[in-house]
Amino acid sequence: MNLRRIATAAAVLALAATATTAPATAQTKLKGTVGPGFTITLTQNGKKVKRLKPGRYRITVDDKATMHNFVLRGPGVDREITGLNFVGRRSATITLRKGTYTYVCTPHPTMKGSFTVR
Ligand SMILES: [Cu+2]
Repeated sequence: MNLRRIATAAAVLALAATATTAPATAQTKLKGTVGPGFTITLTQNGKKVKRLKPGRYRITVDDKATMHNFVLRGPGVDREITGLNFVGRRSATITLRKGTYTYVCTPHPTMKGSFTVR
């Protein structure tokens, strides 16, 4: 009896251990664009990002002009994802916390957008 109970308990513990080691590293994907005109965007599944939950995000930016950059700023983040003189695609993994974030092209500060994390 006791041995059987111990064996059952051990099996339950083994299952629990398996469950808790499942990967929890999934990152939500966001897409940014800047240029070729004076536009900057940040979208998720084709929709403009307005509000997100805290967590880790993979942001991929298509930079279409040398005169623009894509900079993300907010709580814990001040990151130039693509720079001036660069044309092409760059990705960054970023942790977003509660607050307001702004994405901007720093030489043309009217090119900007923002979203809230909460
Ligand atoms: Cu610009």
